[in-house]
Amino acid sequence: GADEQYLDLIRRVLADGDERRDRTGVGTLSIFGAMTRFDLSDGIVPILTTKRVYWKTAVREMLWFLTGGTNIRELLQVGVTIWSDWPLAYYRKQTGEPIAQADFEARIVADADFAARWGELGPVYGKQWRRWLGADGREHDQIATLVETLRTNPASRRMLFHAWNVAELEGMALPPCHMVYQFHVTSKGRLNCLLLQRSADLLLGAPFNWTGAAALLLMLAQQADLAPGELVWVGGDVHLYSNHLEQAREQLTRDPRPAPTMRLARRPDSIDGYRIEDFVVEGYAPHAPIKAEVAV
Ligand code: DHF
Ligand code: TMP
Repeated sequence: GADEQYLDLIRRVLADGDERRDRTGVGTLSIFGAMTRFDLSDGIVPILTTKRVYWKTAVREMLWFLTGGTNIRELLQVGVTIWSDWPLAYYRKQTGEPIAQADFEARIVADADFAARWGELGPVYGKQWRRWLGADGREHDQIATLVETLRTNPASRRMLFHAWNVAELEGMALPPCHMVYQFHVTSKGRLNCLLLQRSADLLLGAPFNWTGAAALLLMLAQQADLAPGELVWVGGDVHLYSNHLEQAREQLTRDPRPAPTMRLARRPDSIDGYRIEDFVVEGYAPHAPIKAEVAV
């Protein structure tokens, strides 16, 4: 199951991780190159049980990517605060104002002009997925193209979308971590997905990324009249931040519980029609949450 593979990864990083300074200054233990595989064909999804994962937050983030949005306002309007730290750090640096996170978030929600000025993450995932700007000025909707190809040419080896737009990296608050999603349809009509994540915060980021990718796979399979298959996750720099080690060791002491399932309650007309209410998770009885600070 997902927990076993996750705990194995934690053990590997703790045992073999290279101790290194990183961009954030926090420091990490890091390994390079890892793979996990999750079989989604029976409805089971990789939502960890050895700590509570806020799966609705992860799914809301995925739905936000699909809207093409790049402003944290749309996330805050549905109560998702996981992307606030980066615009907040920028605001504090630019203005010198030591505003509290909650006040900053409230202002983003209340004031559209303020949000346009300070809530923008730049041309991150949503922009690249839905409106990748070509040199000729044409916009490319990689998601629409993918759905179309899944329906009409499922044997294709070119079904993928990519967020690493080299020319636009500079404008991004954070360059893409979950970088490329590649798809594959088996002869029996199962949809497989391979996610290449160049950089993975094993404690905070990876559990969200697995959950989001599983939700995406379910939506795409439904839209293309396919059955869910396998989610293959490949991590490049897989790390534990030095202030997450205690939490990681705590999680290792916990026994995995039965894996939850996720299904879609409704079939929207298009990939753009999904709402959070459409995702039904059953059998999720996780261990307690594990708190940790995110490195900005
Ligand atoms: N930077 C770093 N250093 N690590 C990340 O995982 C990360 N993830 C980003 C952006 N930048 C990042 C976007 N995704 C959390 C989870 C995912 C995420 C950002 C933050 C997080 O803090 N999760 C906590 C709280 C969840 C909640 O508040 O709902 C958790 O306990 O899972
Ligand atoms: P980096 O750009 O220097 O690699 O820093 C990005 C950090 O954020 C790194 O710790 C990986 C983490 N991260 C995830 O693990 N998942 C995500 O979805 C995002 C956006 C970031």
